[in-house]
Amino acid sequence: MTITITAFASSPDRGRGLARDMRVRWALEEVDQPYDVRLVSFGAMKEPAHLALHPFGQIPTYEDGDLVLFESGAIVFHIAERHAGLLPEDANARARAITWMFAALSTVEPPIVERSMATIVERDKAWYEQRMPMLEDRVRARLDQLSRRLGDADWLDGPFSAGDLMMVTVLRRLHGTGLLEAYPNIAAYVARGEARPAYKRAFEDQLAVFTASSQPGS
Ligand code: GTB
Repeated sequence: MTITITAFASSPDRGRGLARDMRVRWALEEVDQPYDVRLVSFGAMKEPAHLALHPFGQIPTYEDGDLVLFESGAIVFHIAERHAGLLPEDANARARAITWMFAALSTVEPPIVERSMATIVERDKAWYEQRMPMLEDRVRARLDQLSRRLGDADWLDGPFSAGDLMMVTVLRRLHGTGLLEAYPNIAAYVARGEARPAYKRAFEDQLAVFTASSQPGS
């Protein structure tokens, strides 16, 4: 039974690999698992067929036989548990890698998403210019802490793990904001993740979907 995931039929990120199917694709590529992608429109996400897979009407989802999962963190964790390569064998090292997955999703991602959402939905509001420095300070506070912990290591805790995969996908949303450049070790960390062959395959695949969707007549 081939794994099937869902992704945007036409991603608002314009092929930059920022939608959350990217982390699932990358994880599947790291562990060398083939998968199919079912593309869904914004409308179809809110229809009963998709809501049966994802109660919040979003992407990504993951189907493998009888198993249906949603939430990118849970999906990547499931993949990492089932296949070697994304979590260390040693129990304590494994627990630490899982901790970094949670840290990426619940401590680092929220201020990054809040800043990003403000640029999309509040740009024309009177308070936008006043609020942005506060939102960026919150992001910088996390980057300061992460930069100190990472130091000159390649990855967050020993070899590359699902914790790094999740953290790199979260940090990539800062490309183009100028915030990453102030932290050369974090910028290099993100670049190291993006240089992995599995990352590149995942990126090219999601870009191909966007390119096809933006052809005239598609
Ligand atoms: N917590 C869930 C998870 O991690 O899986 C969040 C899933 C989620 O936010 N899915 C988004 C979605 O389906 C797509 S990834 N949105 C449609 C909807 O809610 O109706 C979020 C995303 C969207 C666009 C960009 N972008 O344009 O740069 C980046 C990220």
